[in-house]
Amino acid sequence: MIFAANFKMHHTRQSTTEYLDRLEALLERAEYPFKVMVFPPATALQPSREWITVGAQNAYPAEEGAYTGEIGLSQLHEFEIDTVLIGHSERRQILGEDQEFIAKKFAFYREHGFQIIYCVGEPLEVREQGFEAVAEYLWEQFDDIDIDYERLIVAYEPVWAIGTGQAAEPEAIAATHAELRRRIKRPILYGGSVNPTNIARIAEIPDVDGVLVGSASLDPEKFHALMIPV
Ligand code: G2H
Repeated sequence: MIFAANFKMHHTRQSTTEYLDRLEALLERAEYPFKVMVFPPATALQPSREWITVGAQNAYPAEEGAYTGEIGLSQLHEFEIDTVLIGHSERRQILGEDQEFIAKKFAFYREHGFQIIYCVGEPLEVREQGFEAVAEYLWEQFDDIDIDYERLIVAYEPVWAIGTGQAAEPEAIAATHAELRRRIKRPILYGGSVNPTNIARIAEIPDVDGVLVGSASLDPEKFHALMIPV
């Protein structure tokens, strides 16, 4: 199982360091056979720890240049970061990133050998149109994405389940992951309101290889507690 924590725009540099110290101590003691990843804000990026991969929530597809407000390959290299999250629905919807730009990011970081967590997910109006519409929508989000890339991890995050406290039903997750599994050979994570109450049921779904967790990951004890029932 992969447990990935997406801090979004939470935590500072100092609190991220304290978080990693604490989580590292918890993992060290327990020696869980999990892959653990943490995505702090850009200002808190720092090298990975022995059991915790630190990754970037976003990066521009260039080494450096005139891209106000962005960070790129040089900035990630400074902290020995080689893991990046691409295609999160908040960036697609709030920041207006379209598939062409997202595919450009993917291609750039793929070319540089990064581990990529690539997010897809459908909004509620698509889910309401039925499963076929969902499948079509999700596969469109793989346009120009190399799904055979060996360092790819896919995260399925239904938009209507993100930050709502209401995760998708296990049956819906199972059906969607099975659909993705037809063509995706790499790990597939589920994301969207994963919490201590639903983790056990989500983790036992076939084709769920891990979880991408937002709000329930912000406290190291709480994030670590998600790993216990699995
Ligand atoms: C979905 C998830 C983390 P949350 O975006 O990527 O956030 O667990 O708060 O729904």
